[in-house]
Amino acid sequence: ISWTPIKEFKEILFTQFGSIAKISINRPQVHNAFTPLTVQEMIEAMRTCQDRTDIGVIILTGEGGRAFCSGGDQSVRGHGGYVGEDTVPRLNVLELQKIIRSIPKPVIAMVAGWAIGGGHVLHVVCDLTIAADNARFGQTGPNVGSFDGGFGASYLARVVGQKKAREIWFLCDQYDAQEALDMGLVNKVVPLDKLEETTVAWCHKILQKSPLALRMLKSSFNAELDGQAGIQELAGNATLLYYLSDEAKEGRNAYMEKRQPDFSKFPKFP
Ligand code: 1HA
Repeated sequence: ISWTPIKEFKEILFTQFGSIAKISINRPQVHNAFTPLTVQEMIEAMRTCQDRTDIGVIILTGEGGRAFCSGGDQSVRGHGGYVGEDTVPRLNVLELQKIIRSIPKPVIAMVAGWAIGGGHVLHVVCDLTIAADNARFGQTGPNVGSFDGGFGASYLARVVGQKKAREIWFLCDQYDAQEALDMGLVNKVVPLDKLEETTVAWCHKILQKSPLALRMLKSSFNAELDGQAGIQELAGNATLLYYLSDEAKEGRNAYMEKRQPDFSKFPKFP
């Protein structure tokens, strides 16, 4: 598989293969721990994936084969948060989580090695997770003085159930790929040397499906859990579909032509 660069960044690699985009954290020396810059770059790459009509599915991963992501880089954690080059404590990883959930294209976490702490939450919020047999999962917050009570708690509980989610956070144990599969935390486990090939095969299956159907499904899955914000997302997609119809266009045309709209020809569906 030959990945073509989309844009050069400092702490991530951003590439594509056909309609598949790959966003890969490139800090293997610290198990792909993220800094404010890493997160800012991932957000920019996600936004590009959202805007590009040729991209249909996004892989989120980490370089090196030994880690997906080990969470926030503890060496830049200062007073009040993770400090960026601008000296402002602002990590923005919660914003990244929201984008992964709301971007109207499937996001697949491709996990080799560690998915730990805030790195674990990143895979949890992805639509699907494919794990290599060397993958290890867990939260560390209560060990290192942190916690993610947002999606990291509530969505994790939706995925693995309340008892298991509380165990994961209260004990900070690590779970291997098979245990993760057994608790429904990942979709599939494959040998490390088959990880990318399998993930790309899943992407190709997804790319054969109706993009609008996938978009509606993703926002529908979110809507049940995300309250008014989830309904807003689903409703935004309903508006998109409505705008594509002649009925909605009649309203706009009538306004632009300074006449009364004639909706009489449109069926009142049962
Ligand atoms: O909780 C949040 C948030 C909550 C709310 C809102 C936003 C949040 C954002 C982030 C987070 C968090 O991510 S908190 C959790 C932060 N992460 C961790 O606690 C994991 C720390 N790392 C480890 O426990 C271990 O490295 C490991 C279990 C993943 C792997 O252990 P291993 O194989 O023994 O490797 P190790 O030698 O520890 O790591 C290799 C190198 O990577 C080490 O550096 P070296 O001694 O070679 O110089 C290690 O220090 C570095 N490293 C690993 N993870 C991190 C790290 N350096 C900085 N930050 C890390 N997270």
